[in-house]
Amino acid sequence: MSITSNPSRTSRGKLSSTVPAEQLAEIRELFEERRKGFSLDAPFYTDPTIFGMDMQGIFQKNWLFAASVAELPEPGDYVTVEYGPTSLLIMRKDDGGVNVLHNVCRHRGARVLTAPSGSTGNLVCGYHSWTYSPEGDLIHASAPGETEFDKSCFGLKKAHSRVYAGLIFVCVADEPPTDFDEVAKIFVPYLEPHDLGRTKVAYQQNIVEEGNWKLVMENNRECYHCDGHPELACSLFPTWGLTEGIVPSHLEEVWDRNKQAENSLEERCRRYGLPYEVVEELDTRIAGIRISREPLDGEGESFSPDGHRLSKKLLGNLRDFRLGRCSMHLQPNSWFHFLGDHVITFGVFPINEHQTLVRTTWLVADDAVEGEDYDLDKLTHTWKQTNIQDKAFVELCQQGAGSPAYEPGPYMKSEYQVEAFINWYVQRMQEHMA
Ligand code: 3BY
Ligand code: FES
Repeated sequence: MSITSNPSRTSRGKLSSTVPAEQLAEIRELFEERRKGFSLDAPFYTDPTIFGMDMQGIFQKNWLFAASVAELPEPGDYVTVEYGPTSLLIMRKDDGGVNVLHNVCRHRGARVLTAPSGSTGNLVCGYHSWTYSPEGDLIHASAPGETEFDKSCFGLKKAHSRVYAGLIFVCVADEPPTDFDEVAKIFVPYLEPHDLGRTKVAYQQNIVEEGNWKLVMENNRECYHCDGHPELACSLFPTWGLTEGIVPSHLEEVWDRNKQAENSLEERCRRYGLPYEVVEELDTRIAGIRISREPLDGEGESFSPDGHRLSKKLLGNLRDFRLGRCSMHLQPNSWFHFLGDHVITFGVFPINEHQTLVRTTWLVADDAVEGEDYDLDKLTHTWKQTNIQDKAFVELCQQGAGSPAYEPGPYMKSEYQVEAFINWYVQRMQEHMA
């Protein structure tokens, strides 16, 4: 028997993920009967079948944030990214480009690389040493007495990638959504001046939250709970939930101070040619987006208790530390804060229906020296604390969703971005099931 690959077999993986008709009908009904403006029914957060469908309908169809170029500075550098059943290798190529390969050996399916990140020439599977080039071509698969076979049929499978403003996005769909390039046109002018190509990783934190990935995203999309983030609250003006004209008298001072800071940030952005306007298309786009520049309290430079810079080196060709935070939310799995002195990226990678990996990466100018230009503990303090607090909030909600007393509760006005995320999710899933 000759050894060739049979493309029709590649779809057999669907067998295990086919949902029985009766259960699918029940899940469809759950989507259709969803009460708008309310949190989702419990099974959306607890049911393994819905989790599997989320992976197919959201994570295997859309563009996802995976890493930044600073995580793989040299040719041969790679990071592995895992979500649901998918494991991807994101490799820096010799020509400086990025290659994304499925981390599944074409011999008997072993994970090829097992470290979360590293540097390699060829990729050697640890099981029987099948060896792939950095491009994913199978170049060595010999065994004593084995007849030669056409290795070109057994390269590692490729996924799509795009690099915009130094952020690497991946999509494993055969045909990725096309509107992502349009969305990139929105955010690139905001992010490019921070020049991620000239940054380095100061620190990366991986935390597993005992909660469904949607609870992690929902929690990020509102500041209604921000009193629970005392360290972050030092940097943000505590105006969350307030509406112009109905500000309680004890908050008038902070409201006015925020307005002044907004005006002077806008003026500085105009002077430096940096975009400032809020763009919010969270549920109208296939790759929903919100991007804005907002002032920070105190000196307005960084996420420190007094707002003073946390790294002495400005990013890119920026000329001012007082640029507040340029914050971006992208559906379905990321958010970012771009400051004058550092950048923080957040990637959300679902593990199963009740566990989610949140990967936070702090980037500073590539010539910034730890201990001289920045103190790592100070640089990471605010968001390490915020992440711990967010993890606790998410876990409390997961516990609640598993309780017989749980029923969907109403979103407040200040939670409109949570609602937009849920609307985006529901639309995508209904399209997937149609
Ligand atoms: O990262 C964010 O933008 C938000 C702000 C408040 C909650 N979450 C941490
Ligand atoms: Fe990879 Fe055998 S499974 S070489």
